[in-house]
Amino acid sequence: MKTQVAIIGAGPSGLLLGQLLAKQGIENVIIERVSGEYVLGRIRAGVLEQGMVDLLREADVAERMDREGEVHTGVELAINDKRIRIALDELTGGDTVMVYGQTEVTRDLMQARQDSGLTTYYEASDVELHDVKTDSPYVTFQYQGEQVRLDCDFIAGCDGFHGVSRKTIPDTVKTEYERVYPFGWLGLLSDTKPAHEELIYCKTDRGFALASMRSQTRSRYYIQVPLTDKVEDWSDEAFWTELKLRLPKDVADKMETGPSIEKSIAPLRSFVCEPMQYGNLFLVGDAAHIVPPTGAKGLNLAASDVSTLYKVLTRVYQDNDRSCIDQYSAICLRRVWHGERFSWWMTNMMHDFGDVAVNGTDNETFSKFMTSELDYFTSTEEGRRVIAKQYVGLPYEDLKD
Ligand code: RFL
Ligand code: PHB
Repeated sequence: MKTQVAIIGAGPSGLLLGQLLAKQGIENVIIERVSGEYVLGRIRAGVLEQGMVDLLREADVAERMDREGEVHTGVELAINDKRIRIALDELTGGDTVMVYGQTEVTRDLMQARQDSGLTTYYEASDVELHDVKTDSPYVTFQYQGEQVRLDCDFIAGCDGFHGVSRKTIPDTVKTEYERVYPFGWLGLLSDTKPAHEELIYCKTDRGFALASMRSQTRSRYYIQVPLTDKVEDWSDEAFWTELKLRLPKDVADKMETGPSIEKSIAPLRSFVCEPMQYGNLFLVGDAAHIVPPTGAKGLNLAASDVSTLYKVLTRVYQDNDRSCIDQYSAICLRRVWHGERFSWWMTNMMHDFGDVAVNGTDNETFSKFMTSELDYFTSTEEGRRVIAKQYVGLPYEDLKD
């Protein structure tokens, strides 16, 4: 079997790239390890930057998002009971974010792929990448008991943090940068009215909490928990009790609670692999980088990688110009590091690091620095603008001529 671009992974990166390439007449095949239902069962991102919204429109998959998604013109930070609104639109000259879940983005992309009759192999195992440094790379995998070989021009590694693509790049060629945080986020999804009409990121003496949402009738909440906690340790009741202690009192007093639809713990990590391209293999999204979710950047960085790779491959096929391939990694990494820095900074300012020393500073001193940092950036307009500009997302960079 032969195609132009083999895409590993049918998460949002792989599906969006496939859709955009197909629109330009570039053939692609997606190979995914798990089933479509399993992919849709993962509850993840909720906030889309304007750049990603525009890209979904360009890919012709934005109809439902434009109908059902909610444009947010502001977001709140709370320090115990003190609430500070970051007026995203006013501080950035009109930019906003869209609240529309990753599950829904993925569902729309899956539907579009199915409608266009493009090939996706779900539940493929033993995926291996071969000869990625040559002009004839190929992918092998097991599908329904048969060994399949897919020859291609390029491979897009969209297979997330635990995928095979990054591992294909030899250790002598790549450098990995990593920071693992000493806590996780316990998330709960419920069919209840959101506690507030905008997101509230809460720094409290009991640890971090986030009040988010998926719609007017579906809420998503997170609380910071020790890495040693297990989901089974947290009954719904225990979750709601702890959450209420961390939300500003006026919000907690009138919030609606109900049974959970989903509950899971996500570890927090900052991670970048450099470079993001090796021969004819490109890493995209979580395969190349991870951010802690405090900045709402993970999915959005994946979308900006997709945008860059789409432009590169379009130029390769339409203008027969391969020279732009070398631009991919540098263009992506510049924006990735900005997103990494913002997510790391927000995480440091908003969480309680317990008694773990940070950057060689004992926790009490670190905590004082971060409290002052948060106070400075929330109590001045220039500070709030710095947060707003990064929260709505930095501009996408174009290829050079
Ligand atoms: P994914 O979504 O992990 O998809 C990768 C796909 O590859 C498949 N795969 C393989 N396929 C074939 N062969 C193999 N060997 C394979 N190994 C893996 C997997 O099954 C999977 O289907 O990566 P992708 O597409 O790059 O998308 C990235 C996003 O999922 C991620 O960055 C965001 O969810 C991060 N994130 C958030 N991002 C935001 O922009 N805004 C947010 O508000 C936000 N909130 C979050 C988040 C992530 C969270 N968790 C659980 C990590 C909140 C949470 C709690
Ligand atoms: C979410 O709704 O899942 C969400 C929103 C904002 C974040 C992280 C997660 O920063």
